[in-house]
Amino acid sequence: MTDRNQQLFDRAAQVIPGGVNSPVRAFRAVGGTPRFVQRAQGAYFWDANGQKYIDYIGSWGPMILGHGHPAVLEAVQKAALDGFSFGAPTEREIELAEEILKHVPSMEMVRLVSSGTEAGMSALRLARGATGRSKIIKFEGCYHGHADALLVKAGSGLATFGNPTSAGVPPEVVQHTLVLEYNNVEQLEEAFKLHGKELACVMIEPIAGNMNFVRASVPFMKRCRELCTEHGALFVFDEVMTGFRVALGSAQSVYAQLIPGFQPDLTVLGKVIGGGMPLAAFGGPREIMRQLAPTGPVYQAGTLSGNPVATACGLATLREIAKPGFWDALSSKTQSLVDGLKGAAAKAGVPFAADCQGGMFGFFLLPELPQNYAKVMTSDSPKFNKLFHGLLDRGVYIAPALYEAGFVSAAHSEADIAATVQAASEVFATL
Ligand code: KE4
Repeated sequence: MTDRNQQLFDRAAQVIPGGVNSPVRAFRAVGGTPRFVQRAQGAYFWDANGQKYIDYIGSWGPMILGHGHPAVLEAVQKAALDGFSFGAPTEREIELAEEILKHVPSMEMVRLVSSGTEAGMSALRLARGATGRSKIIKFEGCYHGHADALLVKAGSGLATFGNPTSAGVPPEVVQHTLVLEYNNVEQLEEAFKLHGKELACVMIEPIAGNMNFVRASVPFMKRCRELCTEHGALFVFDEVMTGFRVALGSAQSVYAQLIPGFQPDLTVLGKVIGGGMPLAAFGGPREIMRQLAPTGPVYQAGTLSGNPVATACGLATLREIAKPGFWDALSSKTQSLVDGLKGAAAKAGVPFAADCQGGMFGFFLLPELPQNYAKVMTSDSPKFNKLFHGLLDRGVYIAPALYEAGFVSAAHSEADIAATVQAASEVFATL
């Protein structure tokens, strides 16, 4: 049978670099042919051959309700009839802003933008503008979008600043970016001792979904907060992935239960708040956010910022996930998936560690959960690739890279979870 996925991939590669508009989609890490999605509905999508998959990527997080939720679809269709884009303010941007602020009390104001990268880049500029400082700390294994200053890998040794992870990023652009080891308190202490008063911010993924699933330890998170406060640096939570995905109050509400009174200074959001349409945001206290143009000196702008169709999609999504019982149902479904996979791996004698929070999960073919990037990368990637393809052949679609998280939606049924665990147990037996 002609493989329409391969035909499309070959054709795409003629006109789009790598045949994809975002690198991870090309299956380079796992090999094989990317599945070209024809349509999606609920917890499933169908590829160009008409093959059905249980979808655990959900557009890398946004599709928390599943694909094509009726209330969201209706909101988008209605909004589209009223106009696609105006470049002028609308009431719905206020409604979406108010809905976001209602659930994230650390934010008093929010600016809507069109991608997580744009939100992270803008939050970084705001932190530097608000503090008048240039240096920043990020952590190895955390991804904050592809703004130049954030495409940095750990320099050799602590005191040196990061080196670009990408061609085209001049060294001088990343000379102020210090990359530390995630969950390493002593490195953090040392960095603040050396540079504390020059630091504009510390930027972190509170649960690092770009290392698959690594939680910031409570002592580490506490110390980040204390040192930022002590030295006048802003603590920036990149919740593009975890925001409204791990809890209604995002990851910061999870840490606030573990660390009394905990709050970041700025928060970056994306994915779920757009419900699958291009929409992201960043926000924080009024006195910081007011530094943004047009009320302050930090410039930031966007043609499609607060787009009327995207805000309709995001607002309808947030209203659904705020309904009573949503999070108990989603969390227990995600937990039963993780417990089922652990049981299947144990039965097959495969080293397997997994964790989850709300609708986000991750697993490692390792005996225990890794605490940092170096440990994550000790995973057996050939074995992961075999697992990936074994699941794919059985109609289960997980992230095509061992350092990416997985996502469960409200549309995933217990039967989907059971079918996934059954597929995994068959594949574990072959590893
Ligand atoms: P976008 O520019 O892709 O909307 O957001 C960038 C971003 C920022 N911060 C975090 C924590 C993120 O996870 C992301 C984007 N996540 C990736 C998945 N690891 C998106 C998928 C892709 O790059 O194709």
